[in-house]
Amino acid sequence: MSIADRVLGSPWLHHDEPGLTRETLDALFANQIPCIRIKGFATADECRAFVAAMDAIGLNKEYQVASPSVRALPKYIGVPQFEYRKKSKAAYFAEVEPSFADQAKVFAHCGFDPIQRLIDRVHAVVPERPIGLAREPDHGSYYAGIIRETTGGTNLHMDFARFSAPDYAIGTNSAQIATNFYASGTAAGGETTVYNHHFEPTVPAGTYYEISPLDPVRVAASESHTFMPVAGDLVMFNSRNPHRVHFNPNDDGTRRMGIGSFIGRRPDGELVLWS
Ligand SMILES: O=C(O)CCC(=O)C(=O)O
Ligand SMILES: [Fe+2]
Repeated sequence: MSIADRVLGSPWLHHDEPGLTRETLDALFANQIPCIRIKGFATADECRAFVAAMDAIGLNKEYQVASPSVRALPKYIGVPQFEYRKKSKAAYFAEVEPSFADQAKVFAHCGFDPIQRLIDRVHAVVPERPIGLAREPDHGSYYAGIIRETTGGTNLHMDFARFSAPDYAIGTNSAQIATNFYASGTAAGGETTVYNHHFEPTVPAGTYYEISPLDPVRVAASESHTFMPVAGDLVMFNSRNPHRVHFNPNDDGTRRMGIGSFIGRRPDGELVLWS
């Protein structure tokens, strides 16, 4: 950590996990609350069907972010923009269409589309704000909705495109939240910890800043909130805050399965999805 990094923000107003309303969404983008929980986003039958569809279609890729806190690399279907941060824009956008084709197989198999449901739920509380897939001039739509198993945990990282994708359209978003629908959880572990620690890296604006992994020393004194990935729920948090998923310490065969997407807020208030 550089001493000169400027930490922004103030303590969260509370540690409740409110539902999704216009007020809680604004508070989350403004980092005034740690998370929003949409309870019962999907039924128990839909959760079972989603996990069965993940197994039937097969998670064909693996994140390349190893660290001591990661027991097994997360496996997924889809294309995370972050995994292309050191490659060309053309390489990323070439993967968007085939990845949506893989995703469509899972949604067809389980009979519902959690990303469309998420868009509908957000639209219902802020109907005046346009919402849709993020778009890049000359390249088209981004991909949204990584279908993944995260039983092995993640390292401490943050997700904020202004730092990790400064030369992309999403790099001009003013705020970013992560959304995760959990179709199954683990018997132990599996919780997510979010640290209230927005900061401005001391790099010139427009320079790439490594968002993963972050040194845990950075958040050692920060306020934190830990939430459980309850099957059927969708949880949102401000992903500019450093966060990590704890791995299941037991080999009990239970798995943490679901789908995640970011929602960015454009300077004009429009909401854009990508992963
Ligand atoms: O699965 C989770 O709870 C969080 C995963 C994550 O790092 C993210 O969605 O940005
Ligand atoms: Fe993340």
